[in-house]
Amino acid sequence: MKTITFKDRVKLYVRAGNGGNGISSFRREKFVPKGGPDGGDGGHGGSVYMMADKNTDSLLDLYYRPHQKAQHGEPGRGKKQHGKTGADLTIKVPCGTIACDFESGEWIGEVIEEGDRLLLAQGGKGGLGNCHFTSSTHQSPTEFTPGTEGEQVVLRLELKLVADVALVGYPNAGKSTLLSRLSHAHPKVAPYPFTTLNPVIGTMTFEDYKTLTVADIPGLINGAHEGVGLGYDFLRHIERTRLLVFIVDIAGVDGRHPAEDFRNIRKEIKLYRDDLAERPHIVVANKMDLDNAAEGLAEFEKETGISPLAISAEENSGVEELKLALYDFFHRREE
Ligand SMILES: Nc1nc2c(ncn2[C@@H]2O[C@H](COP(=O)(O)OP(=O)(O)OP(=O)(O)O)[C@@H](O)[C@H]2O)c(=O)[nH]1
Ligand SMILES: [Mg+2]
Repeated sequence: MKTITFKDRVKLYVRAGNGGNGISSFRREKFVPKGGPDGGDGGHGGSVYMMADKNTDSLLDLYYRPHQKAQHGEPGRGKKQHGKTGADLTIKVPCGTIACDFESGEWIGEVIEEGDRLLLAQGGKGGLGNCHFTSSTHQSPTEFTPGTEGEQVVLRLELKLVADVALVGYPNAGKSTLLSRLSHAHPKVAPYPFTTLNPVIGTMTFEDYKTLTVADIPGLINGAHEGVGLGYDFLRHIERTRLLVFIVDIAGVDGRHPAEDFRNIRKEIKLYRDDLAERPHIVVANKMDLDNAAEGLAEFEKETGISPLAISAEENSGVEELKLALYDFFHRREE
């Protein structure tokens, strides 16, 4: 059986708490045979929220627990006492989670930064006790109102990663190897395509303690924008990155042509979303340690007019230059 370790899209049934009913009651004391009305109000029902939490990296928990409820409010009590308010429920989700109505697809909202909170279902209102219904002509009211129902909604939550940099390229180009050089993340590396099945985020920390987050996205192939390979599902994870790093296997290990790889990947991205192709990018030529890499690089430069940053992720050469380029892009410009 395949173990699921990551989920970036889930169906969620959310139910807020009902408001408690108001009640009808009269004051009874030893020497006051007919006291006035003292029925208290019902407590409000709890609401359901989602909140961005940077320690949550997938929607997996919700996939296994798709029914989420907040507490009901309690009914009012005698002596004009309010019923207890139902506790709210706050669901932790990864930063970058979007909520939509499941049926209509209508956009409800999103939480991007740590601590952002979004109301998903409003709790019901507590009803009124009979003590509210007295008037000069109506001294012993027995009326009270029931609490209202909490909202119930069926939602689709979807995650779009929030990272500064995305590593983009064909399967096997060396994206995961590179991520493990740039950060402390340990994505799986293997000599076959589609090793990485889920996006992985690594954090780079520089000497001055400034940081950058880098996302390793599963490899793209031709037709990715139409859902070929793992493509489409993951293309949305690059929408929120500020810089794309294209990784090209410059030695053409899998028998493809590096310049063509680069053109195809850019084409897929453009077909997925036009403006993504305009996003700032750095081109990296990987596997420079291999025999035919120098030749591949010369050809690439001639064909595309681009001089990529030449590295070997495997041998960790050229990686420092790439780190510097990333630092410059994000931090030096801000100084
Ligand atoms: N010779 C050489 N091999 C490399 C280099 N970088 C990665 N590789 C090898 O290429 C293969 C694929 O590397 P990965 O890092 O898994 O590639 P990926 O782009 O993450 O692949 P997917 O997850 O399948 O998309 C592995 O066998 C790596 O050891 C490099 O600079 N030089
Ligand atoms: Mg990989």
